[in-house]
Amino acid sequence: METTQIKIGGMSCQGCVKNIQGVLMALPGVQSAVVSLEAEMADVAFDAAQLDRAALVGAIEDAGFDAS
Ligand code: 9UX
Repeated sequence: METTQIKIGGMSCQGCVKNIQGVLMALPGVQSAVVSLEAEMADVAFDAAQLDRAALVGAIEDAGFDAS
């Protein structure tokens, strides 16, 4: 299992946090996703055999947020 931090822009409330956590957790291979509104960060644990960090970033962007 790999862990990564992703900087997220554009979140304005805890609903956004829940939405992004839901988007990430729905991806096959994501074990855990913890998103902080205050820190504008996501901590994600994932199986590198099933997806890569770019897929996580892309999913967050597809949900309408900035991610890097
Ligand atoms: Mo909050 Mo975010 O009212 O996608 S849910 S702005």
